[in-house]
Amino acid sequence: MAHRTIVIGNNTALLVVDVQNDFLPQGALAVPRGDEVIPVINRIAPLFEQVVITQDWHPAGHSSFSSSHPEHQDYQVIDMPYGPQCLWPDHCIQGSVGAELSDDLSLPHARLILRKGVHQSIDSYSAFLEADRSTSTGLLAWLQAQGIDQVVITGLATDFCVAWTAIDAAQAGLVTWVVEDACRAIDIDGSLQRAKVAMQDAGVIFLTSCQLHQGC
Ligand code: VGL
Ligand code: ZN
Repeated sequence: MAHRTIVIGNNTALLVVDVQNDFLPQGALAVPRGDEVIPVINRIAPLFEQVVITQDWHPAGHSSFSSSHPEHQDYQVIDMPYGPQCLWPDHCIQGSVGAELSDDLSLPHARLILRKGVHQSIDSYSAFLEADRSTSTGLLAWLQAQGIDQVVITGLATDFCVAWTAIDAAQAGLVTWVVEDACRAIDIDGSLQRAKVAMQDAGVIFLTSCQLHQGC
């Protein structure tokens, strides 16, 4: 794949998506090798003046949990009023240890921690728009108020929250990059391949962390 060059200025924010205990090894919804993103994110974060962290933040009994649908199982897809919804093990419950950001993240200069998935009956993979595709999290307005028109996305999971966040960012007109080695996927039933194609179709640009540092 041809690689494009990025210029990181004040117009650029690093987005760190859902690097929370429940998505790390031993977590309730562990992303395979999810912990490997942490040193990469810590290494590139000082290159950015603007850092935004997102946190999946569900009320207990959330409608995306299979435990809320006793007739269904983890990873089954069911129809919700807003469309298909994959069912997950209970994860990232507000105030729980599993919902906490990893202690190993080192992002002292991050200004905004955005919590999403907070509505009982609407999931939100995207940090911009909830799964009903109309409820806004307010992130776009916040970025625009800071003069940010370019985002660099990292975190978990590539095929869910990273992908939906990246696609919405690109569709909102932000120049959108995904740092491949700063993300890991859940990858169920071809979800990673589908997400990559959807990101590409939306105009998301992929790069590696070494392209962010000069001269690799
Ligand atoms: C996520 C599944 C359910 C994610 C969040 O952060 O990718 N995936 N909730
Ligand atoms: Zn979730």
